[in-house]
Amino acid sequence: MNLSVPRRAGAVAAFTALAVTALAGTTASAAPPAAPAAPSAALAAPDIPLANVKQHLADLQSIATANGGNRAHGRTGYKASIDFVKAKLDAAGYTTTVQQFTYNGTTGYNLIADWPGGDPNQVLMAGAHLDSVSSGAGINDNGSGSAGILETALAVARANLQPSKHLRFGWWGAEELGLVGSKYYVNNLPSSERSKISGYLNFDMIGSPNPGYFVYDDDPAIEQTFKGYFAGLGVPTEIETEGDGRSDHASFKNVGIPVGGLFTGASRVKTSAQVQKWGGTTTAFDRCYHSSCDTTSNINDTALDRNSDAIAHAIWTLGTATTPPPGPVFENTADVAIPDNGAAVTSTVNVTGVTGNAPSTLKVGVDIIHTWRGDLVVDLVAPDGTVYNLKPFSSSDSADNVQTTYTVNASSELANGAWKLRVQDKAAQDTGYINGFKLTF
Ligand code: DTR
Ligand code: CA
Ligand code: ZN
Ligand code: ZN
Repeated sequence: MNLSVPRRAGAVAAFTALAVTALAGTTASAAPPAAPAAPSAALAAPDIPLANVKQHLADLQSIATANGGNRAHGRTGYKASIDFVKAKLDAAGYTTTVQQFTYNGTTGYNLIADWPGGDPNQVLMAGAHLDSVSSGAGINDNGSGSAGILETALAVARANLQPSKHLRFGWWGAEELGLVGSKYYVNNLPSSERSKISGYLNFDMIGSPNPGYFVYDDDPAIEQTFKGYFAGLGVPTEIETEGDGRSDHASFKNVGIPVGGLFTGASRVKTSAQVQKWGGTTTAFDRCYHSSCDTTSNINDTALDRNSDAIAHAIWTLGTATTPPPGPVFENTADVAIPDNGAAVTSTVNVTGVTGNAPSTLKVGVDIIHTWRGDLVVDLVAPDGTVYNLKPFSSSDSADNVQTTYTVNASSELANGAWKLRVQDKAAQDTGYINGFKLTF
């Protein structure tokens, strides 16, 4: 019998674990946990004035026009763009740093701006690449993201925001040549500094003329912050599926930093279903992607406004919310064999002593050892039988093991009761077992 150790913040509870049967799963329960501290309310972000964001775009357009028509790495227009953004941040009270690097034999620049204050061990960072391709001014790609975070940074200064986290903003060079500037930044950041970054938010193309509203599906809390904002506007969003590796968030994700971001689309064509959802036409989200026509006329104002406001919402929400101490934890670490291409099995925790409903951000820790994890369907089953799919079957996901924490909106469920992790292997060959199941309220 494997006695699972239910843990709660700051105390060890008495417990008993009842093994039911190896195949059907196991059950653990815990003594009543201490009530978690109520999370502090986050401050509401101000509206980001669209006119200000558009003025930044007009200024970047002027810079491109005065420098051979572009703001590309190694060209005068890029350095002029860096100087323009830096001057505004210096005037607003930021501590700015220009980081130089060399690529293709020419000097590149990253601009880092730190807002004084906040917990230096909890850094919330927002970034956007400032370079364009050489064929044009790069106003949507990526003047839009650069201007959106610039105006948000200026709004932080106007509000003299004193967030619990330390805020940092980054404008990257040479993204168009392969995420060069952001990779240089991350690679030259000591691991002790990397571990202080609690999240990196990326904004690359947020004003596309035929916009979609895409949210990166990386860190669940960041994703939920953005999805919640757009839901509040009544604007449907979709998961950004082609984003992996396609912009500067990849540099941070690759070293284990939680990431998220927003995107309004590039050369892909908007489907008729998406036209139903967002309006526009069944043409490219941005027909001027990487073209000379990516000018100030290549912007959808509504998309730019909504996304700029979403940036501010995320900075205010993620930056000022003091992270509440973790709630009670219930865990079952008994191994449960998963029959190959067979019946579902479960691992169960009996939750007791938690008043009311489960939270909208119930953390579900899943630890499954299994080759070719695509065979598996993984569900969370609430005490009343409601099923929350955590991971669907995938014929192509050949990676091993499912070891991650899902965030589930379980606010419609009573907290107390028997919660089950249900796993079914739905394809022959490749086997494994449930190694652990944990709920954090
Ligand atoms: N690679 C980016 C544009 C881009 C294309 N797909 C995505 C997805 C998510 C973010 C950005 C992009 C560029 O050309 O800068
Ligand atoms: Ca706005
Ligand atoms: Zn871009
Ligand atoms: Zn680009």
